[in-house]
Amino acid sequence: MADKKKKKDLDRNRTVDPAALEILSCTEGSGVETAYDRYLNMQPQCQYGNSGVCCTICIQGPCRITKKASKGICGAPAYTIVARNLIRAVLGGTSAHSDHGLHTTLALGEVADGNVKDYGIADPEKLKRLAERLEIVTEGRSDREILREVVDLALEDFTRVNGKYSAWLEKSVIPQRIEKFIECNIMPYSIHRTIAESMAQTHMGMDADPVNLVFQALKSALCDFVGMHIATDLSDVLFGTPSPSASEANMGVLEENMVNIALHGHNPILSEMVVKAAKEMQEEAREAGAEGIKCMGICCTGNEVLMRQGVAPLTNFLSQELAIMTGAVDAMVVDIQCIMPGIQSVAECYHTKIITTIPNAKIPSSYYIDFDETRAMEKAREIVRVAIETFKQRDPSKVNIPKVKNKVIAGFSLEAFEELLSSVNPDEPYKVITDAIEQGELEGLVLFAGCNNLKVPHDESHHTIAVELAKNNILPVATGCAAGTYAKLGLLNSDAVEKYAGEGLKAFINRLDEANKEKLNGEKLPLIFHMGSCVDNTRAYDLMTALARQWKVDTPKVPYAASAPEAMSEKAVSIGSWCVTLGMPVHVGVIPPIPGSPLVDGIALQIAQDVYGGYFMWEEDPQEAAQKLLAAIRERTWKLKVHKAAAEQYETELSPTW
Ligand code: NFS
Ligand code: SF4
Repeated sequence: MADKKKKKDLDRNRTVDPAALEILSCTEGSGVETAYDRYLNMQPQCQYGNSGVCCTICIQGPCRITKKASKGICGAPAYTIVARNLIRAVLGGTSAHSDHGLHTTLALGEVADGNVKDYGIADPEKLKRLAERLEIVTEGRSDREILREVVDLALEDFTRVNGKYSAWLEKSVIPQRIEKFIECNIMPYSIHRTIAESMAQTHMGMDADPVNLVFQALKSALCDFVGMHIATDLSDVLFGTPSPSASEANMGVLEENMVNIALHGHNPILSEMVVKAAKEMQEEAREAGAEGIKCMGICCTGNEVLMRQGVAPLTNFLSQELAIMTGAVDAMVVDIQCIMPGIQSVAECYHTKIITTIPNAKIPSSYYIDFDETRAMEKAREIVRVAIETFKQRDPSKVNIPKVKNKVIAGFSLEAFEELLSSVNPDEPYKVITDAIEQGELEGLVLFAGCNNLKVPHDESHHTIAVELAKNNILPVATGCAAGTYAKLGLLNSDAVEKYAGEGLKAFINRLDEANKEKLNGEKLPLIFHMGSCVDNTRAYDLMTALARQWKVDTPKVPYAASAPEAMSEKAVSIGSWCVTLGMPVHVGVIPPIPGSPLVDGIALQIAQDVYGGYFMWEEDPQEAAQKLLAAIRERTWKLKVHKAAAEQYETELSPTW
């Protein structure tokens, strides 16, 4: 065991992505350093930090809990230290997502007021549906009037200090959940108030009670849900609600004779414009000797433009530096989040320009273009022009594009999903899923989400768990870099259905295929349904809500779990926490810094279930993880059936417990 662990840690080629593997092997010894090398240099990593018992909240610290020192200098025991660190991680995620959401909200405010020329309301139908959900009057009002009120309500959800609870939360989840949150005193007024109150609560010498701290972490995580949901809803209004379309993924999408622009980050406000500018500027690229311009995506901004524009995903988080090492990326345009600072030094070994664009996400030595919504197209053209100029400096001797790419069908917003289901059952679309579960055709659903993390081999856990669950008739949906893995490795197409789906899942997908022949324009549905970027985890949760409504139960009764097999970022911590609070079993494949306090660990793994219905499962081994997820789903399906049968037999209400 020790040997196996040691060997795993020493292997630089920690990936199952054949394109990433090829680049790593070709560049071994070249002196270009990537995360794969730095991970090895970092070993062994500090076990105090790893288990969560290191406190740096005040500068008497760092204090760490050891056999000799059972408390920090101030007297804080392990449970206080771990719980405080946990909240602060959640707050990092909540702040990142909600700042993204706020950016989108402010841009839409400018649209409502007619102050920007390059953006508009791309999806007025979504705007109406959204307004209706928020109980905003739409009758007899112009789109811009409706939008103004939606934006104002969103702004209140960011800044309100008391009085009313968060509207987005209240109107997006089922009432039983809201009652639960009020009862547990974790229902937030607004994002900014909650962030400030949580930072105050975790200051040195404030809250020492682990349960109180963990509940505040969950309240903060609910604000993460609000910020993400606002980002998703308003991006749909601004750029359109995604629907299925075909594309390709992995390094093989790079074109040897074209200007290649990699769009990396999270916020579609920039990437949508660059895609548009690139389409218009093909001629300019031809004048520079290229055959044209091709845009491709990395991380979640890549998911955003894949979902709406069919832009090909180039790679996911961990292999972002490797994309540059193909020698064929002319510009990597980045906005916010998950951008490794390491890309700049890699780019300096090639001709690639790293273009940073956002005031709070700069990288020293990168090329900075100050993106500004009021001059969006002008700025996007400037970015594309830099890429065209850089293309001229490309060194053909350094170009090495792995010939790996796979077909992808993506774009499954909840609306798109509902439409597919409606072709089978127009009156009660979600009954198509609930019936399939009740009849045993499907076992349930799993959302695959989250990042890559070098503590486990790149993409391996994502792939292994998804394939195992698909074999066992779990309907898989995916977002973020998990979806990036599936795109690259060929699981987002119909060949994968043939190859991996269990009989029940195959029958279910075939039935949807049959009923939607015309809508799918000759395409067939994939094995895994790509629901979007990380902020679009809210779409995946809304699917859980829709199933709960169909069954008329609270969400913890729905056989639907989440898995973040390679979780890495603070955003993953906050998403996992709201998934639990909103009633999901959540598997995490990299153990977060919590087990240092058995008490806090116990809350995450067990007590959370008693209170909220959701709970965490830590499991690094992907085969074991698949079995645990399957067991969690089966337990729910079994209980639901028993409760339904009892309710029918005794003509009572369905038991509200889980
Ligand atoms: Ni999610 Fe997307 Fe990827 Fe993880 Fe980063 S890109 S927001 S945080 S690494 S999935
Ligand atoms: Fe140490 Fe307490 Fe300061 Fe943390 S808050 S660093 S435990 S003295």
